[in-house]
Formats: sequence, structure tokens, C-alpha cells
Amino acid sequence: MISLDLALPDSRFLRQSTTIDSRVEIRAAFERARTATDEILAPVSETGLVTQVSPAHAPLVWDLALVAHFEELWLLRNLNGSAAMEDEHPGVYEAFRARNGGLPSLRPEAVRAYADDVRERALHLVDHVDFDAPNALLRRGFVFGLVLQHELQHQETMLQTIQLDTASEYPTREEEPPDTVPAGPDEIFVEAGSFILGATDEPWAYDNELVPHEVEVRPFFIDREPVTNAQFVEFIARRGYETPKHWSERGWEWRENEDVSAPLYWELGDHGWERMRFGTREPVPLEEPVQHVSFYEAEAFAHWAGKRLPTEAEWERVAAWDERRGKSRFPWGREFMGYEANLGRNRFRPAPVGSYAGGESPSGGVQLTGDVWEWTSSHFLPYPGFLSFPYPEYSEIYFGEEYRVLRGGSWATDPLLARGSFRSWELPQRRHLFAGFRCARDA
Ligand code: AVJ
Repeated sequence: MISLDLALPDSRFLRQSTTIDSRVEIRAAFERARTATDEILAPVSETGLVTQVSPAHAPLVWDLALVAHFEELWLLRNLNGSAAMEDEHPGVYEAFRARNGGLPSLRPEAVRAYADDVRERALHLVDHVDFDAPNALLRRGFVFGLVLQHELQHQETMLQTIQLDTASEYPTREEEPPDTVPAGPDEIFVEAGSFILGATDEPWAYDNELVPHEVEVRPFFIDREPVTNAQFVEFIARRGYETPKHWSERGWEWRENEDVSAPLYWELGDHGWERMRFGTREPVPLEEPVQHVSFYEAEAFAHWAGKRLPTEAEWERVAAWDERRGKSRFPWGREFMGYEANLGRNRFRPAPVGSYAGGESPSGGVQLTGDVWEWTSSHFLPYPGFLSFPYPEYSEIYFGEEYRVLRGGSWATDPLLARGSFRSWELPQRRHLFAGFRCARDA
């Protein structure tokens, strides 16, 4: 047998289009998504599916119920005008939103049957709907993209929930280490200038990515790579968690109340820091981007390092703007072939910093897409000209000073969601995300 010493792109991603506008492609994307959902849930026991591991996280069976409900609501009811289906979960979504005092229990078997039933009808619609009908939901297949992206986002939520259950072992996929980028400077310099913030040619962009608009950024430095576990261990050793001056007022209050002294899932073992990852204890790999830190911890680290967090505009400028070509979806260009970034559960953890030569941005940024979501200093606010579409509960109700924006996607994020204009958001104290950060500073 001949062994080829080549890092071949993961076949799951080959010819996987990241914009999809034909029936065949929509169908394929729906099928790929459901296969992934099933794959994620397959190793979980029936009891595991219905157990609530943490108060802020619904049992896994709820993710599936919500995915199916959302699909029924947008494709079958709102698009096709069908009546609500007769199932045993009327009001599932409403109960989830209200969530006062626990959630009603759902039977996995019944939820699976409901999800399958909805999917069958949805695929029928994909084959027969008139895409040219005068309906804003159908423009460039938008509503199918909406439903698909919802399921893909819940896949990451499910993995967060599975990771939260540290007492249960969950099988992970381990790949050979990816290729590496030649060494470079710690920081990259970005000149003053204007660029286009927001989605420009993304048929399935969410309302919060619109309207694309020109913004001016001052010159700044940004870390070439995400902050590593090694650097974070140093922050801990230098008493970063005990030094109030590095923390914002609210951050310090949170640190005190919660008595936080290391990233979530970390414990000090006999031979140094260890972490729980999908139910297995292992030494903290020093060269990996740190994950499971809150916005407050990221902010404190940056202050300790004499830096700050980047704004989301700075992040997008580095990750999705090319002085010569203009807007680009990914740091390396428009398509993801499987070898440019750590996305889509290719590995079940971040890759060591300095990985993925093919993923470098024109300005020299590394691992901007994938590995870990990156906290930014920006509040989740609407762009100028924002119009809620197609419903205010996706973005609009979260706008304000409460939430911070995260960018770039993680190892668990589907490539379809990892476009450079995609905005995620979370409360500053939350640590269950596969999130880390990189620092920036004024030039
Ligand atoms: C974009 C990740 C913040 O999970 O709250 C899923 C996505 N919205 N179902 C969230 C979402 C409704 C959303 N985030």
C-alpha cells in the first residue's frame, strides 16, 4: 500500500457550496444538515437526551424539537399556508421561550417522528415551490436558508450542551494535526481606512448583517493568532484573576460572585492544568487557542497584556476585507474546501495556533475563521438602516448593551455559518461557548 504524505481536504466538504440557490443544492444541504444532527445525537443515550445538565440549557431533545418546530413554522405554515400539524407538542416553542420553572418533558421517539414528518413535507416543498413567486421569503431561497442555518446553529448548541455534561464520555473525532503557517510577527498592523462592514453578496445573510455600509477604522494592531492556553496560564500565574485593575467593574463583580479563577472546565492537577473535554480529562494543550472564557475574562486578559479586545468592525476588516478585491466571505476568499480552517467538527477542539496556511487573511491574520469564536468589544447593535426580517425574535430583541458580539465561528460551526459578516452574540458572563479571543491595540 502506498501512503501519501498529503493533507487531503476532508471529503465531507468537497464541492460543498457555501451559497446555495437551486433545488438540488437546497435538498442536498438539508440532507447533509440532518445527517450531521443525527450524528451528533447518536452517541447520546435516551436518558441523556431528556436530562437537563444546567439550568440555562434545555435538554438535547428540545434542540431537535425546536429545529422541527422552526421548520414547520417557516416552511409549512408561513410559506405554504399549512395548518399547524397535529402533534403532541403544541406550544413547544412558546414554552421554550417562557421557560419559567423547567420545561415540559418530551419523548425522544415522538420528537424524532415529528421532525421526520416535517422534513419530508419540507423536502416536498423544496421540489415544488415556485421560487419566482412574489414573496420576500423566497428571494434567492432565503427561507430555506433560514431554516437550514437554524438547524446548523442548533448543532453547535447541542455540542455545548454535551460538553457541559462533564460526567458523560462522548466520542470525538481526532484528525492528524493540520498544516502550519510559516512563523510571523505577533501582531499585524492595519492602516487607517474605510471598508464595507456587513454582508454584501450573501443571499442568506441574517437581518443583523445588513445593511452593508462604509465604516472608517483608525489604524490598529491586532494579534496575528488567537490567545493561547499557554498565554492564559501565564495570566493566571501572574495573578490576573486576583488583580482588580485588569477587570471592568462588572467583570470584577462577576469574578467575585462566581469565584472564577480559570477557564470553565479547567482544574489544577498534580502536573499542571487539566481540562475536561467531552467527558475526558486531559492536560491543557498549551499551543491551542484558549476556549471557554467569558467576555469579562477576555477583557481582563487584554488589559493585563496592555491591549484591548478588537471591535467587530476591526475584526471584520481583517477577516473579510481585501484592499484589492474588496469584500471576501472568508479570510482566504469565497469558498471553503475543507483545509483552510477548523470548522464543521472536523476536529473536536481548536487546532494549535499557527495552523492552516491556506486560511491566512490578506493582512496576515491566522485562524480568524474556525477554532474558537472570538469575543469582540462591540455591543450587539443594529447596523444603520436595519430592518427586522423576517421576525424580530432572531436579532432585534437582543439589540442593546447587554450582549457582546462574537465573530469567526468555532471548530463546531458549520462552514455555511462561518462567513466573515456573520454576527453571534452572548451575555458577557457566559462561558459555555467554544469561544476565545485575540487582542488588539491602537496604533
Ligand atoms: C446567534 C447563537 C446567538 O442561539 O441564541 C438559535 C441563534 N436563534 N435559535 C442563539 C439562534 C434561535 C442564536 N445565536
